[in-house]
Amino acid sequence: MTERTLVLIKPDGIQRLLVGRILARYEERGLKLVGLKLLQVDRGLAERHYAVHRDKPFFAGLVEFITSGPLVALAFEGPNAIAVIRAMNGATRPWEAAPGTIRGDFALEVAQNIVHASDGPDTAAAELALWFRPEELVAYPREIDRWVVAPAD
Ligand code: DAT
Ligand code: MG
Repeated sequence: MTERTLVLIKPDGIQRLLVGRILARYEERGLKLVGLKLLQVDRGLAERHYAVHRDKPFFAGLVEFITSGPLVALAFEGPNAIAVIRAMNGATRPWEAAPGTIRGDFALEVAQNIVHASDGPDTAAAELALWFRPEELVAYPREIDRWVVAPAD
């Protein structure tokens, strides 16, 4: 099923000069980029984004980290995009992330785990609405889609 999902390249990904390499991984997989922006996140947006973790002991540190520098917000579309990107990112705890995943290749610590991605259809819809205005998500055809995506039946 075609899905859309939100990815964040967190401030550690920017500071470590990994934006291009991470973006290339999703692009090369065949996922379609439908939204992209660089922004400095304020506390309000950070707290809304991580609201589900409000009561966790690491919440304050999480908000502090995500607001500590600019990040890149991406929206991708593709068949099973939510699960595909979660798998590409790897396990939350980088020491449990398989080599070949983004976290398994670039991260060591759970707080500095480089990327965020929506974890299901409901969170994807809510997070895309939180980070992008409707007109910032762009629908367009790609010539390569006939080589990447099965025809609709
Ligand atoms: P994911 O980002 O894989 O969806 P999550 O939703 O459980 O993981 O947690 C959100 C983020 O919070 C995670 O990317 C890093 C941070 N985090 C999670 N568990 C943590 C912990 N025990 N200590 C510090 N930060 C943690
Ligand atoms: Mg999560």
